[in-house]
Amino acid sequence: MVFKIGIVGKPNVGKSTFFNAATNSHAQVAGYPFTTISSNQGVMHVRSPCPCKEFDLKCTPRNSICQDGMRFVPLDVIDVAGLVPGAHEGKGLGNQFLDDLRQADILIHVVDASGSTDDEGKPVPTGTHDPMKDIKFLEEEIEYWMLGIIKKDWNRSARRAGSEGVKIEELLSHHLTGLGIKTAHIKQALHYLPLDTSDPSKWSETELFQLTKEIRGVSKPIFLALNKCDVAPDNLMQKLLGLNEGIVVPTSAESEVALRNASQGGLIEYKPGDASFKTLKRDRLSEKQLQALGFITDRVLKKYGSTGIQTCIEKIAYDILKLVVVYPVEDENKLTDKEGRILPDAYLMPRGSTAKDLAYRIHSDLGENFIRAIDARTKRVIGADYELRDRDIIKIVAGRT
Ligand SMILES: Nc1nc2c(ncn2[C@@H]2O[C@H](COP(=O)(O)OP(=O)(O)OP(=O)(O)O)[C@@H](O)[C@H]2O)c(=O)[nH]1
Ligand SMILES: [Mg+2]
Repeated sequence: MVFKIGIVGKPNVGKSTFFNAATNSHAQVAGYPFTTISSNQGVMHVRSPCPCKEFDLKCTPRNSICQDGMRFVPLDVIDVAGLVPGAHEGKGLGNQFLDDLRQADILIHVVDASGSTDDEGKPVPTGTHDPMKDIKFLEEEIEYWMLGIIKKDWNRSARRAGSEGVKIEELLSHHLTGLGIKTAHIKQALHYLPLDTSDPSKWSETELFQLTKEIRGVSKPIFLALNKCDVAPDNLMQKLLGLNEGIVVPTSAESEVALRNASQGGLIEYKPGDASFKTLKRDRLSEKQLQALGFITDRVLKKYGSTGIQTCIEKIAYDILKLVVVYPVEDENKLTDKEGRILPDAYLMPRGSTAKDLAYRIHSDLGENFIRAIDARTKRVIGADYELRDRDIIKIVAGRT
């Protein structure tokens, strides 16, 4: 299974800037609402120490990047249009963009922590809009959208669950499958609620909404990126950081874009996620550029430890989704693929995935004809049910495909 992260938020908060920073892309960015009207798809990377150092090899990555022994492993991301209160009823750019979220397994809510944009994303003086309002409305918009989908055929489903004894989680997951929601998600959500599952037709509107909220929470958890931290007033930032809302990270997407650009231009030495940078060509930097770099150092790097973009992505991958990095190889001795590339691919897999899951991830034929696998570190044969560990290097042995 391939994970996808969705970037959401009201207009003009920096979603596309975050997307550009995370993916090295050039999606359109501007200081007014609804700059993005159709979604941007891209790939961002999480860091993991590459086994090339351990084996004293020079690797030749194909699907990923290796810099000084640090592997940058790809993860899909989608940047959608801004959502405004009432989007589920068609306000702003409406429902069509909520539909882009179907494919997302987890959402990064980019919040304007500087309080300089109103409900619709129009610029207002810094600190005059309460970002807490945005956190609440966005969750609700997504939940009302889901509720709308559940309610479409609810009466019939509820009756069937009551009279025909079909499990409500089966009926609901059938209904919500297009949103990537599975029976297990619904079971988990029901586990937290005191609802009588033998006759769902008796559930009140409020109870159905409570269930929708729980389903949203388990199937599309929301992670907060407190963006524009470079210009956010301290009191607002403190309030937001104190939130008991799961994982919350201060970010400055604009600073990350500037640092990546300066690094690509050979002006500074900087790797995504670093706490500082080294100026390389001082004489080629204009007074304005020097000032901007000074601002980023003082207002972002020294204050928050990094621009937050890489932290955000990695916390999601490792702490929330609990992914592990796995390296499939064709030759378990040389650690190469058929073309002789050393440690060519690195895949992010959910913790608990097996050797057979890895085979399917590489190719469905390989999964169907799986015979056994070999752990390249120990050279031991492992079975289909072997649970993959982080940084495993695995050879899959399959029958004729
Ligand atoms: N100060 C500051 N400004 C930022 C930051 N990130 C983005 N911005 C600015 O915020 C404005 C909006 O950025 P976008 O990335 O276009 O915002 P968006 O959320 O994608 O907007 P829509 O597509 O219209 O929904 C631009 O002027 C950016 O330069 C940041 O970290 N700090
Ligand atoms: Mg945008």
